[in-house]
Amino acid sequence: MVIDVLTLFPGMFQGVLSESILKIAREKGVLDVRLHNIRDYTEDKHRKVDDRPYGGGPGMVMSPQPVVDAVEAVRGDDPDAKLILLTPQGRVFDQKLARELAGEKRLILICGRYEGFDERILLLLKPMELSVGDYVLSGGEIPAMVVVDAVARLLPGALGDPESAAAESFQSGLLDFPQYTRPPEFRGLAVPEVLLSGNHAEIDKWRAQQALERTRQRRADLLDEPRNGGSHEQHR
Ligand code: 4GX
Repeated sequence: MVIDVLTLFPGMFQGVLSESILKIAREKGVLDVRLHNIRDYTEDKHRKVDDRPYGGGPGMVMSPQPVVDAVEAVRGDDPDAKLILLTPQGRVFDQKLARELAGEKRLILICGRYEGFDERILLLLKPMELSVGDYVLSGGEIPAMVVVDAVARLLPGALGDPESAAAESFQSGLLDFPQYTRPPEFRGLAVPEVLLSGNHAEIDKWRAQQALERTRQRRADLLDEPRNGGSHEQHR
């Protein structure tokens, strides 16, 4: 998958792209992230990319020319590129949307700064608007990294073990069950007996119960969702 990122701060992405799973996915050629500086597309003689809001008020607004020209230059005539703008006004990102986006050939992520974009950017480009949650960040870069990370790990070949993505929390629609590793006792706390039993049917049953009970207690909202077709029936 190709992901183009349009930003005023391409340097913010270097760290996350050069470590761990994103690094490996890029090395394998499963993921190709291309960073573009919106400032490189401004026609302003002082390289400005923002201006004061019409009607007054605090802060600055991103000017339409640099953003629209950047998108058009990057997209070229590729009809398959899915345009996404990171904004608190957007559809809230979740695992279902991550799976949808993982099915695309190419994403173009547009990161805003300041108080937001000139509305004509939205009217002309008609991007999908996506929010990573109901809180205010100082720019769209960290949300874009969230999208890149969640999508990349779903691409075939990105993870060492293809089962790890499928087995995980939210893929099932439930929170994770508790995990333990060695030693069998640490600071007086023992690993639950069933996990040491070697009885895999009992282990699966225990894990399913734990996941369901945790979800009931901490995120009951996830249980009312019809989600991905799966049910939360316990296997007997
Ligand atoms: N999930 N922000 C974007 C500037 C902005 C405002 C409006 C375009 C339109 C956020 C979030 C988020 C803060 C990123 C404002 N750009 N983005 N930025 N939460 O808080 O996605």
